[in-house]
Amino acid sequence: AYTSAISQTETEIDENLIVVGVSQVGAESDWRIAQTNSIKESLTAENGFYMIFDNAQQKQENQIKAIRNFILQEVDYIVLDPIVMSGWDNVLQNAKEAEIPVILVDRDVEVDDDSLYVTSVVTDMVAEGRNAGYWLEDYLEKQGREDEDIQIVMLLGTEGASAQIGRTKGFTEIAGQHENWKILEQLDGDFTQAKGRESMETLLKKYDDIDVVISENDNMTFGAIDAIQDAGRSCGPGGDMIMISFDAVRAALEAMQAGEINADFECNPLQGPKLAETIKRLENGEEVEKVQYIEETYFDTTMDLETLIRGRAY
Ligand code: GZL
Ligand code: ZN
Repeated sequence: AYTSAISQTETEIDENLIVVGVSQVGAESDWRIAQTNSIKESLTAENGFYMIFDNAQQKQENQIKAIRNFILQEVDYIVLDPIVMSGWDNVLQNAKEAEIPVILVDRDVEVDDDSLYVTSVVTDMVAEGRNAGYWLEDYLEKQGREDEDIQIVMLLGTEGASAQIGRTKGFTEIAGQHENWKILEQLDGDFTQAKGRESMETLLKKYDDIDVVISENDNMTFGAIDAIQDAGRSCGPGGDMIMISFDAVRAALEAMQAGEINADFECNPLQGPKLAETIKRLENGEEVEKVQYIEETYFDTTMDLETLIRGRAY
């Protein structure tokens, strides 16, 4: 029986369900909502699971509290989407001592002892950043602007998140190969629309010649587009600034169709099925790879967006 820490009600559950405590970052973006839905649709009773879900509202201390609660409740598995990479050693050590396997999903941790988690179902964030750099190289070439001075600003995701660190690392690596590309400034937008708008307003006030905006998720991009248009400027194909975004949620593909975004790099949020399959494999005593990559792709205005949007699951 499970005593819910919140309602203190005893929940009698079928003993042969696999009990999984899920510590989720928050509900900060469309991408996050899609990932949460995918996890909830996969870890269901009919699939053999009893899921306890915690939304940490983008606070690491809430995730640590949730993990301690899962340990007290003696769950069978802990699934963690870690908001930032550092600060997990102690609580994951507690889980290890309690012999509860920890599975990372989406984002990554930096721990001294990587036996503190069994496997990670993640995307290659550095590759996403590099791909954005390669796309920009290609686009500028097509525009005959490969030798022009290109001034770039970046809206960064949550400081210290593997998604922020990876995308920034990947893009700046490519940017560093072009002495005519200049990154004017990188501001934190915390993956949210409000912060993204605020940071873009600051950048627009500071710089009158911004050629490229690299925004590390679509919700910050939506905020940035508002700020750009409020300042009487434009972004996207034919606009003053090239807008490159990440996540490629439906609303962003619609903005792309409206001519406000040039390219969008996605890491697939539909990670629930892979998570459920991984837990079942572990339950059957199978060896599971330490890192399991979820596929990623990108979209730009050369594609048939009408069809892509219609077929979009999120
Ligand atoms: C990326 C994921 C990021 C998304 C944002 O895998 O961690 O977190 O890009 C979300 O939308 O906030
Ligand atoms: Zn310029």
